[in-house]
Amino acid sequence: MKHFTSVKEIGPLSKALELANEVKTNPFGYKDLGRDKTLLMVFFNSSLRTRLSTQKAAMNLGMNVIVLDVNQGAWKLETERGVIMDGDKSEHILEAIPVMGSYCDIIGVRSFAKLENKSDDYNEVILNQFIEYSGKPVFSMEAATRHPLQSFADLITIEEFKTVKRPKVVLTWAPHPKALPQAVPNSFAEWMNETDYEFVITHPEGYELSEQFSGKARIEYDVKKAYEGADFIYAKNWSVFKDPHYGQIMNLDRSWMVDEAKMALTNNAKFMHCLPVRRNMIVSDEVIDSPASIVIPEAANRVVSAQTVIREILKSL
Ligand code: AN0
Ligand code: CP
Repeated sequence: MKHFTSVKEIGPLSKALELANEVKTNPFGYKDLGRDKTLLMVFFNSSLRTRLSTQKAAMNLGMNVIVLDVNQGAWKLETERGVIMDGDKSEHILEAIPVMGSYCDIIGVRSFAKLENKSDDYNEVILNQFIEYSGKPVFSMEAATRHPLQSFADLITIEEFKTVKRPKVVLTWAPHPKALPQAVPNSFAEWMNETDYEFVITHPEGYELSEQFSGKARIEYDVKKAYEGADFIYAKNWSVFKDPHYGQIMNLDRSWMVDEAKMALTNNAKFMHCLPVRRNMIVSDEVIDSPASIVIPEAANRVVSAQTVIREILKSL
């Protein structure tokens, strides 16, 4: 594997899960693979889990790690083509990217959707320029439309906690005060559609994801029906995808919060969320503090997904 931006590059999920299992059972077994190799992690947006788990994963593989927070201490980067650079941006991404590439062997990039221009976001203009101009393997640490390291960790977690062969997995929209990208739900749906699980998406009308991602999932607008018999409730907020309201919040309906009453409709479902999560907006204290919540082991599996991906990229260098 050279680049990792979506479920497509990882190959069959059964094989990916085998590789993840190898990494989980023997995390220090491949320390020589990354010796004298450098990972550069570039963040255009904030992060707790991705930053720490990806660095830990690279260190487990014996790599050196450099982290750049573009918005803290670096020159402000221009990303538009053909502009007269007479504003506050001192450097163009067209120079910055190959320079960054010259200092490392692998690059991880976090670059969220700006939610201003759907075509820029859905064409992944930042991530694709790293792929085109860095000369190095690039992996996504959440780009505009997907968060594949998160979805891979989610899959590993579901496999660990499922009690039936073919669980019912429900992705539910939940309210949030700020507009958030569709990357996490898009990506989760893309990965779930590659499994043989029963996969249902529930959200208020108007919050339909791009069909490129929702694919063959069943869309259920009746939240109670969606929860019935579920084995996993995966909550996430996202902003509107559909035009003309792309990137906007249309609804703060608190009845969509994950609470005990709705969880009681499930088959003893586990509660999942990628974190960070706003308590008593997305999920009630009672649910996230209950034994049903597996958000901490889910976050812990971010090391496993990152290490599995970086290991595959290192093998191909
Ligand atoms: C981000 C998002 O919704 O994409 C990152 C999630 C991993 N969340 C926030 O900005 C709160
Ligand atoms: N889940 C996740 O990616 O968290 P961070 O934004 O803290 O990295």
